[in-house]
Amino acid sequence: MDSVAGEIDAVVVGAGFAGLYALHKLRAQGLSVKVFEAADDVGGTWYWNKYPGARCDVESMHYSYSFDPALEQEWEWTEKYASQPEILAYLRHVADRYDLRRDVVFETRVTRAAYDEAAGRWRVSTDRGHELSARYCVMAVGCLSVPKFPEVPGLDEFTGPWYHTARWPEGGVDLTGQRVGVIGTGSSGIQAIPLLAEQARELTVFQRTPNYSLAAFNRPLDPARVAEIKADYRAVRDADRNSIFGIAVEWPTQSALEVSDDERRAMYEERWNRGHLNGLVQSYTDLIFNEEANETAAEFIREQVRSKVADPETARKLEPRGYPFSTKRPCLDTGYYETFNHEHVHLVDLREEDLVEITATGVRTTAGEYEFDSLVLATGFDAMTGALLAVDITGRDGVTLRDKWRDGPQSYLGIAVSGFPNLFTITGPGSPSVLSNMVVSIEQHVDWISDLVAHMDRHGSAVVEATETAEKEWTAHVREVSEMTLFPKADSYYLGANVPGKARVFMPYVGGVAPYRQKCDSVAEAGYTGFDLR
Ligand code: NA7
Repeated sequence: MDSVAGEIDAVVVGAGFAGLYALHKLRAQGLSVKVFEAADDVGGTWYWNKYPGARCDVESMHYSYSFDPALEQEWEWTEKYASQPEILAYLRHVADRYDLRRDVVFETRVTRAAYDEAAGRWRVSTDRGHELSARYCVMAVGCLSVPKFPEVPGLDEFTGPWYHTARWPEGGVDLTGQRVGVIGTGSSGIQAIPLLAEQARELTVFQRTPNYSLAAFNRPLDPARVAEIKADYRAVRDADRNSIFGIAVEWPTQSALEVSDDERRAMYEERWNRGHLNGLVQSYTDLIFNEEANETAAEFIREQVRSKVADPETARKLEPRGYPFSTKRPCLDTGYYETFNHEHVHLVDLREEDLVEITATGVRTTAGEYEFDSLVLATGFDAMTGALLAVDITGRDGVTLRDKWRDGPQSYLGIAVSGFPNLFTITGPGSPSVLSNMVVSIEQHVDWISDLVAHMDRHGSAVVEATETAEKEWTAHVREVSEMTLFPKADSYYLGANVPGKARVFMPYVGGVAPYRQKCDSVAEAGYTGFDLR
């Protein structure tokens, strides 16, 4: 076992974007820090999601750390949207550049964290027998890191190999000449399917909910554009921080319903051609508030689907319907819809036949059995709370986080939980999190936490805890803001609706990255209102 000191200042759980920056920042502040990471390398999301086509759908020049001007000037992204290997290489570079690895314990899972009130410290245990005592516990476990499997029985019976997109084997998989079944058409499925189709002899896609997918228009980065951004990177970063989703787009000024059809179409075409996730949804002020307005954008996207898919029946099945645009996470794709024009690619619409079970040789639906050599599960994650609750966390008075969150997460600012002193959740439920550019949100949380720690040191406080009142008010505010939008109308992972039995609570803060940051700043400026410092 690695030698890890028994008493340290902070344990950080996870070595992805959040954990690496937390380590760097807190260590620079003079804290002794240990990071525990289940994988054998850094990277988090970008370590695990190695499936073909895995790519970030926030532009690379914006999906990167801003904390060191030298790093952002020197690192060269090659594409508009960075691929998984490139982002992983970046995070490895960051780990080496700031000498982070010496404080990361790999291949080790934190299993338990219990608050010892008398000592004012967290007792942290791992699956490799480490027992540590830390003043702070920083959960940097990621929002989409616990894979979710299809709820139907039989996966163990399947005699061929199967792969979850989030656990894709290192070195890849050769599916050449095989009959392959894919379950799931979220971002992972939509990115993987065009590439799986290049290998498979027959590819069958099981779609439960058709997604709104926009064309990515990915391309090599134009050096002139890169130079332009780098010349003014501070302004670019500031604009991202002061935006709604953490990626700056012009603020809309008009309702979709107050312009002519021609004007609206021209707007949607222009936004479509940018190949941005939030460009289209931010075309008008009311797309996420008003169903009629939203429907104009939804119908525009359906038209794009129809124009790409030759067979009208397949196009009909692929057209996203039944929930407003953007209320489930939309996707960016490269050739997804066109893939269904290949004769060897088939679509099974699970709204017309139900998935019954996985069998020894394939997948059975209410319409019959489909035989496969391999299965790909692109079935997503137990989002936002899954990885936090996978650790047995016990706060004051023996209360566990699992019990406290049984009816849904409660949190102050998505950072702190009442009853769990000195525990921080980076991009936790109640913060913009998965509704934002994650790197922008991660940096904001880590900076804010590190300022709080510095404040505590200056004022001789050993313990910080969110008050119950502040937590209640914030949790209610998160819900109320979501109810002002169309978001609760879709069965999304934002609502926990993709995991049977999970409390149906809208988890991310939909009020926007900029207002959220202002709120956090004003809390800090007022001496950390809503927190007990003792
Ligand atoms: P997602 O977006 O949660 O997508 C999972 C997909 O799997 C989605 O189409 C689900 O359908 C489908 N699914 C899940 N369970 C089943 C069962 N039992 N039967 C049929 N289909 C099922 O996860 P991704 O990995 O694609 O993307 C996650 C994030 O990564 C994404 O949002 C980006 O931030 C990047 P459903 O829609 O629930 O009907």
